[in-house]
Amino acid sequence: MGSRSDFATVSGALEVLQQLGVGYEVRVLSAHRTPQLLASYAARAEALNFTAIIAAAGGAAHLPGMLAAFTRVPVLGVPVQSRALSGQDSLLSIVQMPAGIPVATFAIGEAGARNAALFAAAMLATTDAAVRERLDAFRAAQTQKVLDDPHFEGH
Ligand code: RP5
Repeated sequence: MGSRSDFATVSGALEVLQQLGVGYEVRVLSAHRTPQLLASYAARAEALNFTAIIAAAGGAAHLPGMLAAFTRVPVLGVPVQSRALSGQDSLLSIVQMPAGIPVATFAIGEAGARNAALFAAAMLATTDAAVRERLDAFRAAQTQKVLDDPHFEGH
């Protein structure tokens, strides 16, 4: 994440990763405030052969694009809901990457963070049967919750 202040958004992603038994590490890195650290972290992610980097940032959100520029590891960008523009600034600055260096961009805020984690798990699930099973179980539980709702039309 670009700042410790992004943690409330990022914590939803961590919950999902824990639930699915997906290993992760968490860092605060800023494209603006710690540019060298960002570059060395991208190199580390590449050397450790990470499956994905979930990069959450707000405002002029350069973090995902800069990470993607420094590594081939797929970057999943999460726009943090900013105070000034409610995250529209974050969304547009992450999603509008010029052709050549892609960033997969998710919804603004907690839904985006949770979905980025689910997306990373789905990437892992292509080669990891245990993650695949847990992801299937997560989806089945989510479906069952809707079906068990007494207000569900099927009842
Ligand atoms: C971005 O600036 C961060 O991702 C954060 O969303 C935003 C504000 O950061 P703070 O001023 O709260 O540290 O780099």
